[in-house]
Amino acid sequence: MFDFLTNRFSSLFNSLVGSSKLTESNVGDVIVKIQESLLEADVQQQLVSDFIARVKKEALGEKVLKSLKPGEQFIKVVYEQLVMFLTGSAKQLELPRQGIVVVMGLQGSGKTTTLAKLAHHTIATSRKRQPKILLASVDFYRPAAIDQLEVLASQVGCGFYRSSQKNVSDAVVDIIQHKKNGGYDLLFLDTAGRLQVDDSMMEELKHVIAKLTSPIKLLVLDAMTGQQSLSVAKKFNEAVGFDGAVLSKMDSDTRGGAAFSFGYTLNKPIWFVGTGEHLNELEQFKPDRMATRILGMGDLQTLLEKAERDIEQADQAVLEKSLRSGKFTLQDFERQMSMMDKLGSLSSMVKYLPGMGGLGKLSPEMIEQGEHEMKKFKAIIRSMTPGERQNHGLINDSRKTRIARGAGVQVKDIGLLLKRFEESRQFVKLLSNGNMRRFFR
Ligand SMILES: Nc1nc2c(ncn2[C@@H]2O[C@H](COP(=O)(O)OP(=O)(O)OP(=O)(O)O)[C@@H](O)[C@H]2O)c(=O)[nH]1
Ligand SMILES: [Mg+2]
Repeated sequence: MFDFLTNRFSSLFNSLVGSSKLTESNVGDVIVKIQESLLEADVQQQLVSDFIARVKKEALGEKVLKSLKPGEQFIKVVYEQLVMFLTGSAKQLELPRQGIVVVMGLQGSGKTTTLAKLAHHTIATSRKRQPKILLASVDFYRPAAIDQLEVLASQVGCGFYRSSQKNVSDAVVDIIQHKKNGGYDLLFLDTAGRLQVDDSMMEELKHVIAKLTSPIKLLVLDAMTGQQSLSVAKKFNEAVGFDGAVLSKMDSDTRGGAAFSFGYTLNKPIWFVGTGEHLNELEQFKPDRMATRILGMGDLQTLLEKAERDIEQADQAVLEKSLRSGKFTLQDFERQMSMMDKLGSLSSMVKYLPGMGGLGKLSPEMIEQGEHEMKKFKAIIRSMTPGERQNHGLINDSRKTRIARGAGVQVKDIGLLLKRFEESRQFVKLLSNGNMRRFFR
């Protein structure tokens, strides 16, 4: 999977080893090659441009960390952008232990195989009690389709039911009744595919879904169809919606472009990938692991940890300096919030604050609001110019409007940020007037 990208990428970075500086020209060369690799991997031109723009912005903007060589630093940037790209803004799905999973997709995409693999995976990963699983199908177009499912169910070792109803809607009702009567926890429901997306398939799916109580809708896409699978996904999304996708046949000589683009384009998670015909050939899709694999770097983890430590130390040092000197800027304020982020959520920190220990003085709503505010504040500060971050006096009303638009917030949020910042500054001033020691003692 992604072998094509992997081979290309790892040889690319080798060319950076030994560079003592990260310059426009040596990064530029590698960037051009990354661009070529992605295009060859069947990623759309527009996405390639977006990806490259992000990498450039980060790589050329960021200072080289002490602990990393410039080449390593560049790999770190590409890695982080890859993870963001592979994830999109999608939240990963949890495998349910009860309820209904309905599997949809084009003919031959791998629905039936995937459904059996999912049942197998659920059983194999159940630590305590195994859920009682039922496999059933409403695919009445291919006579052998339901026989295939029956064989698979016996291989998995789970329940199977063949409805005698011949109408799809009636069959669904009958299957749900059987699930109830048999005391099954989980139903994996197979549906019929068509050669291409058409209205009759979508209508049928709508009928099926209407009869199900909060099902997880899973779309199976054949990775071999490349970019085409993205347009199929878009059509399914418009017509019936779906919660996550499985990319099947990733073991084939597919070039991986669809998987690369999926999260960014659809904003939904790839849940699993199929890597063969057998029941156990299913892997959970993990964007960070996938990015590591694409980059072909075994020791990427160590490298990232090194960078992380470096960033933390540098941040701490800068913050301490500004605390001591009493010069506290919006930039420091942002740094302070990001460090809090790293320490964990506000809710987990509250118990360490003096006077707050376990007393629950902050309600969950207040904590949530605080976290929400911090997120907004960080987005606002990021939309400012470097000059404004150093000197908030530069922010006039027209800049406030522009910044608000850039950060996707309202102008009054900027007022609130400046108020909170002013409060923090007063506090910092107090500390720097020789009170710091007293305070910490
Ligand atoms: N190599 C490989 N083959 C797969 C994978 N998933 C499914 N297949 C094969 O693809 C073919 C079609 O799979 P099915 O599960 O029958 O596909 P389907 O979507 O249910 O097809 P219809 O019911 O006809 O619409 C079968 O030969 C499977 O063995 C995979 O991840 N890797
Ligand atoms: Mg099938």
